[in-house]
Amino acid sequence: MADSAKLYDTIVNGNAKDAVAITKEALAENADPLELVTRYMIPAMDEVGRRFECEDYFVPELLLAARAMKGAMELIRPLLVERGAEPSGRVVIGTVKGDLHDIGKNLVASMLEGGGFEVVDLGADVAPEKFVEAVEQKSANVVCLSALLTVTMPSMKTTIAALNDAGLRGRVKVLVGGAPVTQQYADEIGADGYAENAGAAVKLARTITKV
Ligand code: B1M
Repeated sequence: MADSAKLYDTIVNGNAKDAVAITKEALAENADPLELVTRYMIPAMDEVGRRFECEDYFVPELLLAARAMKGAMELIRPLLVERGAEPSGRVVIGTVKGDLHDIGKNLVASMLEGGGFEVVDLGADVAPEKFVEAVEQKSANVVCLSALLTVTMPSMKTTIAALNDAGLRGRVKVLVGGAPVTQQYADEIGADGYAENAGAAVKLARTITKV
């Protein structure tokens, strides 16, 4: 039987091979994919962040942990997406300019797809003009901006300004999220909403597209 709790250790230790093997085994035994993410994988990345902060870990360890997380997520993502129903809107999502963190953004994208949204994922380090171009070309009604660094949070404001300048602000709702982002910051920069996690992002996107 798969020991799902070990998934936490494999990610903290940056052991991608075992992270993938345990995830495979757990899924084969019908483990809930979302529970694997919320109970073991996200807390593991939080622990990695904590160790980085107190200088037990350095960038190489972060990279190894991220690789283990990604390996496991590749197996989980299609299962989250499968939960989807009727398309409820079109979302353009990306991590803002200067920011390479994409694990949380990928999770939000998968959950949105699972929540019935059509998702255009622009990746990480996305310039404001790329968001503008995608919103125009794909006629999106929601944009989700992710930032994990305090120094890249201002790129959210710049992206909102670019959507404004392009005359798109009236037809697209902007939602923001990421560990350092808060509701207060969202209000300050004129976003339409803030979501603390992937589940909240889906709920918010649903509410906001119904208005
Ligand atoms: Co970096 N990093 N990192 N990192 N990294 C953090 C963010 C940090 C908090 C670590 C720490 O010091 N404790 C710190 C930021 C400090 C700050 O600015 N306040 C930090 C730093 C400093 C750095 C570098 C500067 C390190 C260096 O080079 N000296 C550098 C910057 C590179 C850059 O981006 N330009 C860097 C690099 C990296 C790696 C590349 C090595 C790697 C990322 C790999 C990748 O993503 N492909 C990495 C990692 C892995 C982390 C930590 C450990 C984990 C991030 C993560 O994946 N979490 C992180 C510490 C931490 O967060 N505990 C850290 C799991 C993920 C599921 O959670 O992304 O928060 P999260 O997403 C959540 C919510 O925030 C929310 O939903 C998600 C799911 O619930 N959410 C949204 C996210 N986006 C949303 C969008 C929405 C809604 C909700 O739209 C509506």
